[in-house]
Formats: sequence, structure tokens, C-alpha cells
Amino acid sequence: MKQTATSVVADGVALITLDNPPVNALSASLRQGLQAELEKAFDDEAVGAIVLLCAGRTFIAGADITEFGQPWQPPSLPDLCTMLDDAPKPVIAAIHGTALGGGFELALACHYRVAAQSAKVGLPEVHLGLLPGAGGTQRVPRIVGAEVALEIITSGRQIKAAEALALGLVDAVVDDAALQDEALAFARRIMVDGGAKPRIRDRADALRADRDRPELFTAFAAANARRFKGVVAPAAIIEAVEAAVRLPFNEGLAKETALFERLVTSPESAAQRHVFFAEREAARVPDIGPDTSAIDIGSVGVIGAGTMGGGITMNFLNAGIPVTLVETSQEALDRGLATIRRNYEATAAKGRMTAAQVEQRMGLITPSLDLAALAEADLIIEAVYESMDVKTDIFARLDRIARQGAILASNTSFLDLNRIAGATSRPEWVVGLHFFSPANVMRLLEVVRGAATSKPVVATAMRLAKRIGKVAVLSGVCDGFIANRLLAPRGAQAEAMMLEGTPIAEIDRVLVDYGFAMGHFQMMDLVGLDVIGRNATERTVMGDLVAAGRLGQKRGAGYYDYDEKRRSRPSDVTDRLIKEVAAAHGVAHAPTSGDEALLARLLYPVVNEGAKILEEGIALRASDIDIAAVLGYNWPVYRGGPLFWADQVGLDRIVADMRQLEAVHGESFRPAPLLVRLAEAGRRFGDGA
Ligand code: 3H9
Repeated sequence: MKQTATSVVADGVALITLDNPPVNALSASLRQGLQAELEKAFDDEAVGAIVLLCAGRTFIAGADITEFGQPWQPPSLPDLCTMLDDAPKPVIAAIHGTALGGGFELALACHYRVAAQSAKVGLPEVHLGLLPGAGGTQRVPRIVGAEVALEIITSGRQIKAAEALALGLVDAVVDDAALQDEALAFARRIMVDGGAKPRIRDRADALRADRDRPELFTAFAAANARRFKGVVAPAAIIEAVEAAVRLPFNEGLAKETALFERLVTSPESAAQRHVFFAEREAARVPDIGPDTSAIDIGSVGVIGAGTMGGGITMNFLNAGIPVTLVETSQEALDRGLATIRRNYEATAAKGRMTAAQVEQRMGLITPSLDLAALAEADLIIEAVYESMDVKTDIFARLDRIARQGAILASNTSFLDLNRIAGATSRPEWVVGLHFFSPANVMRLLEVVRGAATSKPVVATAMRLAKRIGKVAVLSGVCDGFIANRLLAPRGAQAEAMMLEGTPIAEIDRVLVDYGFAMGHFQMMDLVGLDVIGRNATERTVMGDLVAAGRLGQKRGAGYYDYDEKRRSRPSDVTDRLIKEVAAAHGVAHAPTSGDEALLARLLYPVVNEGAKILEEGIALRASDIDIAAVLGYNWPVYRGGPLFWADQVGLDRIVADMRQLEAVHGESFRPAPLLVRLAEAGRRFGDGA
């Protein structure tokens, strides 16, 4: 087995190098290797100081998440940190890349930290439903005080080296290329100066003021109540940081360990870890490997400067890729450009971008009214109105205009990609790139593989997604692809229950309690009923609301009435319309009550649709469907997505409940064959194919 830790001694300094690709996660073998090297250096009389350095692209990125849920193999990470605390010689962490989670905690247990200029540090455990469990909640407040520590640990954000230096989280920042030399020089200076071994655990100065402000913790929880809704880790983080303020170090540490143990076995953390790995798994396509050639994308064309086209354009500008943006009228083009500029200026106003960066990104756009301007683009994305005729016309024209070897993509959200590709003489170059609105914000990108799409085109799309900060999920061709098709039954059931007399506020509340940011009807009101209800052929509540001028939040009235602060309250007008439409369709009054019954009605059909999508081979794997729901529809991440959640509920129970629902409500609840097979075999979606 390859050695994960090695050391050399020169001029009295032991340089321990950790090497556990890809991100130096603290697996059992790395912990054991480090322990052995530290012991060797402690015992070696020729060693006066120790430098910890990592090989590869980054310093330690944290505990090895794959080991969670199994018994710890010694030494544990907290034990290693104690070993560093008690080291008889000064230890210096030399940080490059990202020192995250347990990796940063290990560095904090060292006596000094020297960081490369481009390095970042952070405690992202909260994103995994955890808290830092190797002293992070106890050491960070001792450096920056409780308030800043709470902000850092509950946000999980990555802190750049310069800010880390200003906060005192690192002791020196040096040129990237000189990290090893500078860390060794730092060690030698310490040795010459008497070898002081300052320990963060012994510091109390930053905590003194906090000791007189016990209310700061409840105030922090209250101020962030919305952000922390439904998730358990933030409350545990607050408790642990409070312990750092009130208790001696070892007692605070014991508290932190107990809280970590509780969180690591929680369903929320299991769900969030599932999402972490699912996101990375989604990038893998079985018949496409690292050796599949991909096409270099140096320039992009976008057709349509509306909401979608504008958002899509921004993704490429943000990645420094020039975009030719094509519209049919000067007015539409100007409007699109103005919206993009306004978005950037809003970001700049929040201090997240400079004015120069705004201009630099806007400067990457070449506006045009002529499709011929796309002749040299490497990738052309069509983002126009959802009409097969319009799209096939554009693709036929693109076929004549685009250079050979250019990728032709459609942003269609439900149309048949194979028909669109059929309008060209080169269907192997056609792919679907389905962005979610707002396209510059939502992280999901469905890459739709048509019957003829070539492997290099798929490979390019998957890699490009990562370059523009998206998570790509591969989808086959079907109506609605993965995310829209998956969630459609939730909307259908919400509306069916509404007609049966279940109060819409009750339906929305259950979804919000489950963890969605908003309920179905609140979402409709936010998007705008005129935008959604355009294609209805029969009388619907939505159609009636639109006819009554109740277009949603923007008009102060939709399904709900809204006050000037956009708070919703039930509307008598809507209630009356619901009764009328129900009567017109002959729907009997039969409201559903009870949270479990409502959830089963709303979400089991989503699980069922997921099973169909999987069985038809539209999605490659169950976890891709979860990612599509989490990133495309804000499915609560701590539920892990619909299929992970279904596994927790139990597939046999879901099938049994659906059969009962089928008896009353019919076919929408007929369990999919795959769901039945898995349930009968006692298997889960997570067990794989
Ligand atoms: C923790 O530390 C708990 C402690 O407080 C207490 C303990 C007592 N473990 O993201 P990438 C894999 S909790 C195992 O594509 P990038 C990843 O799955 C941890 N595996 O690269 C992927 O595998 P594959 C706190 C890990 O360059 C490969 O590495 N730390 C881990 O885009 C490459 O990953 C975190 O939460 C891990 N910790 O981004 C940090 N990390 O190639 C989590 C990564 O087979 N990691 N892998 O698909 C990250 O945020 C990013 O990976 C990082 C690199 C920014 C480091």
C-alpha cells in the first residue's frame, strides 16, 4: 500500500508530507500515518520543529466522509488534535488549496499556521448536517470571539487567506510557490526564538467579553431563524460555541463530541451526505470516460435574450467565456442586455463584484440581430419560446450557418429533442442543455442526450457544466425530462385536493413544514399565474383567477391575497372560484386532512414518477433523480431528495399506502412496477440497479 505520510529531516526541522489523493481526506490510514510520523519526530533529538505539508492539489479537505457511520479506527481525529496540542516541539501547518473541516481543525491544533496566498480555510460541516467535531467549535471562538465564530461555522463559508490572516486564523500568508520554503523558514525562526508552542486552547482573551453577554446566542438563533428552519446542525453549533464561552476547554470539547455523535447519526446528516456524494456521482456517465474526447468551448452563441437566454448568457460571462447574443428585434436585445447589466449591478451594489468586473463581463457580449453572427461559435444554445415549429426552424437555419464541429443545443424544457435534432443534417451534434430559472442562480443543468447525440458532445456538455459552476444530470428524452416530469404530479395532486375542498393554505403549510421554501400555490403566485396558466384548455381555478386579474404576488392577489409586505392570507374570491370550478367538474367535497395523509398525497406520486423515470432509463441512477429535485426544485436537502426520502419511509409502506389511494383516487396512485419490485424484494432505491 502506498504510504500516506512520509517525512524528511533537514536543519533540525521535520517536514511531514501527507499524501492521500484526491483531497487528502483524513482516512484511517492517513491518521495512522500521521500519528507514526509525529511520534518519530517527537522522539528524534535532531528535530526541533515540525512542518505539516500536503501533497497534491490541497491541504486536508476534512474527515473522510465515507467513514462516517462506521466505528472510528484509532487514532481518532480529536485524539490526533490532542497529540498536536501536547506536542513537545512546535508544529507548523503549511496550508495550500482548501483546509476544510477536520483538516482546518487539525491545523488549528498546530501551534502555527502558514498559508499560501490562494489558500482558503473553513468549517463546512454544517452542509453535511454536522458540526466541526475535532475542536473547531472550541478553538475558533478562542481566536475570533463567539459572534464571528457562529457566523463562520453556521455558514460553512470558505475564508480566503488574507481574511484568515486578518482574523488571526492563520499566522502568515506567503507566495504560493514559496509555501514549503517559507514554512520551513518560519519553523527555523521559531526554533531560534526559543521554540514557543502557543496553544489556541489556552487562550481566553477573545471570549472574555462574550462571557458577559449570554443573550448573544439566543439573539443569533432568533436573527437566523429562517435560515435554520428544519435543520438541526445550526442549533447544535450554537450550543457548542456557547460551551466554548462558558466551560473549560476539555469540557467544551466533550460537549462538542457529544453533539457531533448525535448529529452524525441523524437522518438529516445522512441525507446531506447522500446529496454530497450524489452530486459528484452525477458527473459519471458509464460509456464516457476520461479518454472520451471533448470539444474546447472558447465561444458561445445564445439565441434569445429573454429571462432564460439572459440568465444562460451570464453563466458563460461569469466563467470568462465570450457570448454572441442574438435576438430578433433591437428592442428585445436592448431589454435583455439591460437586464443582465442590472443583475450585475445589483451584485456590485452588495459588494460582491467591482464596477470594473461588471464592465469586463458586459464587454464579453457581442449583441446581434443576425443568426449568421453565430457562424464561428463553438456552442450555440437556443433559448426561445417553447414551440416545436419555431425551434425546428431555428435549428434548420443553424445547420446552414454553424461551422462544422459546433455543438447545437436547445434549452427546451419539455419538447422532443430528437425532432429538433431531426431538423438538422447533424443530429449527433445536437444536445439539450436545460437550465432552470433563474438560470444564473440555479445549479442544476439537465444535459439531454438525444438518440443520435455523440459521446464527445455529451462529454463536452458534462465538463462544461462544471466549468460554469453547474451540476449536470444526464437525462434521456421524454416529456419534461427529469426534474419537471418528477415534480409535475405534486402540482396535479395539490390542485386535485384544492378542488376536493382541502384549504390551499393547509396544502402549502404541509409542504413548508416538510422543508420546501414555499408551498405549491405560493410558488404559482410568485411566478405569476398568467405565465403558467397560458395553455389551459378547460376551465381551471387558475384560468379564472387570471381572468379576474389576480395574476399573483405582482398584483397583490392570486391564489392568496397579499398585503404590502407580500404576506399572504386566504382569499374569499379564490374560495368561491374553487367551489364553482369544483361544481363545474363535478368534484365531490372530500377534503384531505392530517399532515401524513396530505404528504402521502403530494409526494408519493413524485416517488412513483421517479421510479418510472428510472425504469425507463431516462435517468442513469436514483441519486441523479434526487439531485434533480434538490437542485432544480429546492427539494429540502436534509431530506436527501424524493427517492432517498422514500427509502427512509420504507418502499413497502409507500406501495401499501398507494394501493389504498389508488382505490379512491385512481390511476395516478398505481404503483410503478419498479417500485413494487423493489418493495417486494425488500430493496431500496439506494441499493442500486
Ligand atoms: C469533517 O471534517 C468532520 C470533522 O469536523 C469532525 C470529525 C470527527 N471525504 O468535490 P470534488 C472526494 S466533515 C471523502 O469533486 P473539487 C469527492 O467525493 C468533512 N471524500 O473536487 C470526490 O470523489 P470522486 C468536512 C471526499 O476540487 C473527490 O474527493 N469537509 C471528501 O471540486 C474530489 O472532490 C468537507 O465537507 C471528504 N471529506 O472540490 C469538504 N472531500 O472523484 C468536502 C472530497 O470519487 N469537500 N471527497 O467523485 C469539498 O468541499 C470539495 O471536495 C473540495 C474539492 C472543495 C475539497
